[in-house]
Amino acid sequence: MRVDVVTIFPEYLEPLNVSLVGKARARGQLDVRVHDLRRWTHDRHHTVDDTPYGGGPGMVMKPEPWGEALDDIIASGAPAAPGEPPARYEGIDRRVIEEYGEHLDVYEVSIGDYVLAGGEAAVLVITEAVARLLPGVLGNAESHRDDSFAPGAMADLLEGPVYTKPPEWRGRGIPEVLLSGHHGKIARWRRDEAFRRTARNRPDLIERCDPAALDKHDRAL
Ligand code: 6GU
Repeated sequence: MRVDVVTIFPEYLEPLNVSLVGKARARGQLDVRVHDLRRWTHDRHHTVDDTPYGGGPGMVMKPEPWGEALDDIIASGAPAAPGEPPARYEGIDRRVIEEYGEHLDVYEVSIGDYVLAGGEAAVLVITEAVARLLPGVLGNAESHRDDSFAPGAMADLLEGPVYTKPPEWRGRGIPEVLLSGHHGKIARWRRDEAFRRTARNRPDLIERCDPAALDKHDRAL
């Protein structure tokens, strides 16, 4: 998978060299290319923004550097589905999205209902969330199975609590069922815990889930 990031803060993307994403890059499973937008400016001050037409606060990113950057990156063989996480400032001149939307699949992406100072942190989030799904990036293919939001028996539920050694810590034990060796009971317990945690922390997920996905046990909880 290839990811091209255009930014005026290339150093903000340094965390993509670390941990799971960094290892996937080192193994060649993930090709991340971070580009400094100012490379495609031609004035002495490397200007990337200007005041908005119609007035108002903030700055808008100028179309010309973005156009030159995207032309070069697309010509270099980037996948033809660039996303546009809302940029720093008030955004990018709308004509850039229109122009590339005519020939490519352009998606405007939001990672949640809050405003970040710029798109860089969103790029970190999106890249990590996607990269960990690439085959072989997580050591154990089974690791995804019980993830929050994963399809299957736990569809639309958050993951429940987890425990490891030691069996007692500061006077706190672990749920007896996890030591029972009874896989059916353990699966049932995990699903019930996932359901409880979801109902407590994300009741909206329970509201919007398919009633057929709930079982008799859930309804009793
Ligand atoms: Cl993709 N960018 C910015 N700047 N803020 C956000 C966002 C993206 N998603 C949620 N808030």
